[in-house]
Amino acid sequence: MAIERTLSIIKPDAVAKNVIGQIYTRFENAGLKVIAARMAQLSRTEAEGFYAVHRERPFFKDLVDFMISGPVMIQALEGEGAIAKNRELMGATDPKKADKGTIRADFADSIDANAVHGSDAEETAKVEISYFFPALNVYSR
Ligand code: IDP
Repeated sequence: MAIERTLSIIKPDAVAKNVIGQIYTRFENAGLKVIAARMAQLSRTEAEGFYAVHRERPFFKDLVDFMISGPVMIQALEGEGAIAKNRELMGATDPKKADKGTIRADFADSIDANAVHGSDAEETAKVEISYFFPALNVYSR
């Protein structure tokens, strides 16, 4: 399988629960390397830009309000099949439907406050990584 990069965000609910380290451990145990990371308080404009594909969805305002409700931890992950692997670790969007042992099953409270974001395809991963990290701040190894 190819080495890929994906963008992950630990959302405000999981940051507030103080489980950044527990989530990073899951990435590491799955063979995903953190190659860039920063904590940020997103502005409304940044969050709206990031989720622009969802602009017409009924939950867009709630999603943006939630994403700016507290600090988030943003990271680029690298590894074999990183995009699918991260989605597997995350579990289904609705934590009630997420498989046992996934990040969302263990740490998320609702479909709004669902602990993590992960890119869903190669093209979106590229766009999302460059949205938050200029190329020079990525440390591949
Ligand atoms: P994903 O995060 O699992 O990729 P997407 O469909 O890309 O899910 O949706 C982005 C985010 O929007 C979700 O993580 C979730 O927080 C929120 N969201 C998606 N669908 C709903 C919904 O039906 N109600 C409320 N929030 C939703």
